[in-house]
Amino acid sequence: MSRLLVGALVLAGCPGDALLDEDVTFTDLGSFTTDDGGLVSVPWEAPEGVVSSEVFCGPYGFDVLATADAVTDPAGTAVFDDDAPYDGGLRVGALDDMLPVLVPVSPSLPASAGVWTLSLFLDASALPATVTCGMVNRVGDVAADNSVDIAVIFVGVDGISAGMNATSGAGDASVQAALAALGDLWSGLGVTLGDVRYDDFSGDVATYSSVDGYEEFGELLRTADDEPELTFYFVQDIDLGDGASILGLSGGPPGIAAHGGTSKSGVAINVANIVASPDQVALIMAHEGGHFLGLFHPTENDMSGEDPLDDTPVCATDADADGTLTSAECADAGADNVMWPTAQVGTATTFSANQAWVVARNPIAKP
Ligand SMILES: [Ca+2]
Ligand SMILES: [Ca+2]
Ligand SMILES: [Ca+2]
Ligand SMILES: [Ca+2]
Ligand SMILES: [Zn+2]
Repeated sequence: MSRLLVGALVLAGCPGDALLDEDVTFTDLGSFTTDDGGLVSVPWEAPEGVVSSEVFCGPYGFDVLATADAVTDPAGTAVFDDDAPYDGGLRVGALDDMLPVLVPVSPSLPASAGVWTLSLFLDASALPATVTCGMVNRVGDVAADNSVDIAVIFVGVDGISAGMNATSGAGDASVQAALAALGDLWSGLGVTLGDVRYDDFSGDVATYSSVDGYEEFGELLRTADDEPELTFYFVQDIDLGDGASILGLSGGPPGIAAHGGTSKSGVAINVANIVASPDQVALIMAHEGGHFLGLFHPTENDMSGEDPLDDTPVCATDADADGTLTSAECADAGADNVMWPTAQVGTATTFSANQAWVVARNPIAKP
């Protein structure tokens, strides 16, 4: 390491912090080894003036799930417990390979300075296990209106539209129609599209143009650059193993913001129908991008949970008692929200004020 670089890092705050921009830093927290029960305590420190803070641990492989046994805030208050994962103002998934915890995902639990603790639980067959953890902290100003920089990575989809690759993406009618419609939807979040960059996937196109299963999905996301941007991988198909195509999938949620190289560092979008239905692709980008930025479904469509936001409704009207909520059943209870689990073009068009509040604080949102 050069003297010049050491000097720059010291100016950034504390040695070991890498400066992404003037307000967003990544810190490597080192390695952590679980006990024989799969548990390890991971403290992470949010600085004075913190706007948002995200800690993440992994990789522990695609055959292992992890969650938080508990999360405590700097006052020592338990703000998440996996025994009651839909209580309170935090949400933590049970995720393969990498576990992110982002604060805030609700105005009811803002980020605060001091030492937070993630009690990480790894459901692994081989224990103890060792993971590496890191954190991203954002400080500085918060505004109601923000921009989010976008990367669009074309993964072998040049056959879908004659002009659809990184070279021609800026001129491709279907790509531009989708981005324009995404901008319209996200205007309801107070978000405008910032820089949009296009790149062709430099890896194994034959494998990743059709994303088969969570391992391929995670491996694809690991190629995301280490930038404060939202990376959308445009692919030809996504099939998680049941033979059904799905339209999009986000790392997380939430995604790991402003830190590339992890299996939660982006979003995959199925663009097979982008020429006929750019509005459908735009809705999926808005929804999956919303997950990446810290938004959850207002109500899960199997009624298993809800988001942590007071101003999005819970739908409890399973009219036909089949155990699944549809947009029609919840027409007045969340189906108009872009984060509705089965969001439909023309119906799911809105975001709530609290959703905008959360996104405005994400590490990659720029005031
Ligand atoms: Ca617990
Ligand atoms: Ca594949
Ligand atoms: Ca709600
Ligand atoms: Ca139903
Ligand atoms: Zn969703």
